[in-house]
Amino acid sequence: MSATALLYTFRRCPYAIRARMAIAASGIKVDEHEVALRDKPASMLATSSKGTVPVLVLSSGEVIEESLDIMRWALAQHDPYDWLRDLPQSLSLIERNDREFKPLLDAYKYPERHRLGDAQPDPLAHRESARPFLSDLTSRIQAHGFLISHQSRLADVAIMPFVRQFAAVDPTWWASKPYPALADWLARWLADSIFELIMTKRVPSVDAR
Ligand SMILES: N[C@@H](CCC(=O)N[C@@H](CS)C(=O)NCC(=O)O)C(=O)O
Repeated sequence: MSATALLYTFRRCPYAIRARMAIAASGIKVDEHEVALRDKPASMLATSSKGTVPVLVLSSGEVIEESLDIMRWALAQHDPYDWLRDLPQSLSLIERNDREFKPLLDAYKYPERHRLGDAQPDPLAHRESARPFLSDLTSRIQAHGFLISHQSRLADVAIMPFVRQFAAVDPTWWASKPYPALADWLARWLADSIFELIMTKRVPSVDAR
């Protein structure tokens, strides 16, 4: 086994994006294995049978299979932006994102998979059902610039990739700024050098081990 940890990742996956953001911020070097989700490498499934990315395999052989755990592992070693400060508040908002907002995002993005009975797909109804969560994020940013505090915290980094996906479903609507402070916050993240670094295009690699 190599001395460097190995991250199985998928470029556009919001969970993988949050993990790569934290790893990049911590300065820890990992080897990245870009995965094709339709053709997951046998080595990844052998290490983590649940079959989702990201998965981090440490040089000790320990496997970390949840994006949030990967973030906390990396930042526990080096946290130059103080993202772990106010952790309980961050975790509670991330929990809402993952449990409440993510299913609404999926329904909005793939309305044909989320029809009720014979009803026509209704993306706008799904978009509307995300309003309470997005309005809450917006009020928080209006109050202090970020979601938890006046500086970025774990919640900002962990939730940003999901808001990014939501915004990308209908860019024209998002550009009309239905949630102005949230749109500005997202734009700041998209211009962030760490985000640019971790979104560099990679070709899916062949099974490395
Ligand atoms: N709870 C997991 C969720 C990860 C997840 O669902 N990743 C998606 C990609 S965004 C995945 O790998 N899905 C499996 C598939 O599409 O086959 C985490 O936080 O790491």
